[in-house]
Amino acid sequence: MAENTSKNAVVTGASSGIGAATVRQLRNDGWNVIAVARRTDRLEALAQETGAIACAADVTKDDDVARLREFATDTFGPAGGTDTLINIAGGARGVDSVANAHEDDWEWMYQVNVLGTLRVIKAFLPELRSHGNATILNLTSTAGHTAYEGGSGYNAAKFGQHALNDALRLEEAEHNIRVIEVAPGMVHTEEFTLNRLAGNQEAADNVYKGVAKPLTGEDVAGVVGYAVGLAHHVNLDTIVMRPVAQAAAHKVIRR
Ligand code: 8X3
Repeated sequence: MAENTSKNAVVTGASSGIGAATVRQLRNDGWNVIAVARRTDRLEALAQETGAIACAADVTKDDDVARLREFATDTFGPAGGTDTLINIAGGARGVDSVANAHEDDWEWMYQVNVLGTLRVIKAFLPELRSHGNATILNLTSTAGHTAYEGGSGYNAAKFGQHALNDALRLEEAEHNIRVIEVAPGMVHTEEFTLNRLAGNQEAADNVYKGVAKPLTGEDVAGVVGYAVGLAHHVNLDTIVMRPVAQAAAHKVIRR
């Protein structure tokens, strides 16, 4: 089987954090990248900096995803132009217990983490199948593998995305599509916890307080770049990565 030589990737969630770091990593590794996010100003700045091609789109909107798919076809060519799809878009809202859960937060998390990922995958699958050596990488979380107090809504969404990932791998192996899950634990990015805690910077800072070295967006991007850069027959199914100081969701060393 021929190796993946075209190196044409679509990366969602590219406006900040792990997504932006992934775009930088892939560009450094010689990939052509379409960077996807809602916020055009951030996307344009990233495109200027890295040479990635910006496409503003919201993965929770059917029309946006259809437009993204057409944009990728125009950019990378039809039927197999895109060979690698990297779904980073996602996020968390709230740390409420089940007893106090807000259904609108749960719905938002299900939309952005599960249905957003599903929508983009469905749109690109025909093209990825045509390619013959394609890769789909989905960013989940350790929250998709172990539940924790205050995590239920995010846990439910990430467990759902993890299940999607596993079913997809079974279904698409016959089309020679490699399906990779990267599941990070504590990653200190500019926005993830701030968004989760409704913009409360002090509360967000406390999450990382005293933790020697939380993962960075660049740490995760390095692993993503490694996984998609391997010979195509090597499928790193599920990569769980945490900082040493976070031995488990419930065991964080703070000094
Ligand atoms: C983020 C990891 O520990 O906040 O995906 O759930 S955690």
